[in-house]
Amino acid sequence: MDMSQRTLALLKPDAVQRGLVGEILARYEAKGLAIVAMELRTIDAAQADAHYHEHVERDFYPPLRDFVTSGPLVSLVLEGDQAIEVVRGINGATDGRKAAPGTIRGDLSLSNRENLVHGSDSAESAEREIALWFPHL
Ligand code: IDP
Ligand code: MG
Repeated sequence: MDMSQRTLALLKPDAVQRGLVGEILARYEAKGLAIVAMELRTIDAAQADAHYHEHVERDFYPPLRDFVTSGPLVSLVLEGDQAIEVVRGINGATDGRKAAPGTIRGDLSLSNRENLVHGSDSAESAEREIALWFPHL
């Protein structure tokens, strides 16, 4: 059985603005994940709403939308054995203040919102998000 899996990752606008794109990509690459697609773009509110459709009614969503549309971000598809869970592990817990040292958020973020990265949380999310961000794949 082929265990290779694809997941959608975002290096959010704080990662680009802080100059951490290389540092973060290096961690994914060093782990052995392959970059299948990658793009730098500034998204509009409609793309933010589509990506975060499960969160659009939450109290934290309006400032999250402002943040993710505030400047360029990097979207990418990563591939490897159990890539969905592996990327979530490398990213760390949502709140950068509580994320474990050794993770991207634990080492580099002090914020619950500006936490540098996104990773799909399930096979269903990965399929939906890859189709949303990279419809040609
Ligand atoms: P995840 O990115 O670890 O999967 P989610 O719960 O799916 O976390 O939330 C999506 C994004 O919304 C987070 O990465 C973070 O940027 C933001 N967020 C989540 N919870 C809060 C909060 O309580 N306050 C502010 N922003 C939040
Ligand atoms: Mg999530």
